[in-house]
Amino acid sequence: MEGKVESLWEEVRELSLGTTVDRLHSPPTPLQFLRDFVSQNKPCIISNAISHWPALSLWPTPSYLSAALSSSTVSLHLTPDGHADALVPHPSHPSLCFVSAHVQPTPFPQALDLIRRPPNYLVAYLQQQNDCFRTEYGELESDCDGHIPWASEALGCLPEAVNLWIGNHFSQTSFHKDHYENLYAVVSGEKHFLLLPPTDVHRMYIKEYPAAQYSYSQEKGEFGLELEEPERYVPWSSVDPYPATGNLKQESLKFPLYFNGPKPFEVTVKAGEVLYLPSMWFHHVSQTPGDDGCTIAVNYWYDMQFDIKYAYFNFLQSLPCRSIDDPTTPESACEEDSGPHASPNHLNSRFSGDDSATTNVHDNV
Ligand SMILES: O=C(O)CCC(=O)C(=O)O
Repeated sequence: MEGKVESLWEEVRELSLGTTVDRLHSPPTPLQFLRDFVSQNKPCIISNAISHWPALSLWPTPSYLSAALSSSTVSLHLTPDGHADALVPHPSHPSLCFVSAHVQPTPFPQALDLIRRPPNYLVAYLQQQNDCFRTEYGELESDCDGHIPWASEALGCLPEAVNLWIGNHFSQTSFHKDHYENLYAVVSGEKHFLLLPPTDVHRMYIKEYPAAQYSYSQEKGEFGLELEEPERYVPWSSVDPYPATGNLKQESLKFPLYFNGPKPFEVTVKAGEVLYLPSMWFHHVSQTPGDDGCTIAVNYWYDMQFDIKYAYFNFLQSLPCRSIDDPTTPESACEEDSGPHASPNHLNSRFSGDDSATTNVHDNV
């Protein structure tokens, strides 16, 4: 299997993906978008697609946002270090655990302040993913489009969820994939994506980790970390692409398929640009704030087609693979995400599309 899976990584790059992400200088027609990108499951960056949005000039002024949302309470995600939906050591558990942020309902102006002027004891990120733009930020609705017209026409539907993301340079989103076609529009600052196609699933070393939750006590100014009760396991990528200085050698020994394989596609999406992030692509996201002290983005999740590509992907993921470079790699590092603890929902979607979806369920690797 090993030599063959490596040929697959090379072949998709030679036949389709190339080595860099395509850039379009104007929005594609629906036909072009469908033919050249969606049906090929191939990302692209599009400039000049949202130039008409008032948000581009209005949102980078914090006083505008604070005034527009002066009476809104929003779901603010708090962590000690900017890593939510990520793997962290647990004091009383032998393995790493998959931790979700403490979600604090917060008046928007206060939330924005915490993001723009981060204190040294917490990192705040507005990143609720349950269609939050339409549910929590209704006052901003007329500042941008409710959908991306050429994408809606190509995909034959309107977005299932529209989310707003406001963060600072401490917040990172760890490697995962989503079962959505994603149109990700940056309004202020820059977002940095590392991308790997679904063919490279074995390079992600997906394993199951016990789910845990941060809790933040305002009185003590401290975070606690609790394993979920009842116990729940989340399949998640073990790879941190940016390990702390000094740990790179150790990490590349643990995850040789990631660190020694083809370089991930690296893209920076600037204010005014839109990334098409195809369904099932693995992505790691970090950010650089604009002059306003934060990075602001809106993304549109459209339903994907559960078609033959999805079936191929599931089959590929089910094949066990042991790293040839490191024969000591545990077999489980390459197992599919359908073990005894996997979610019964085969779609593993983080947005359920109904009103009961009040939390981020990022268990979709
Ligand atoms: O912007 C981020 O931090 C993460 C975005 C993401 O994972 C997504 O849009 O699917």
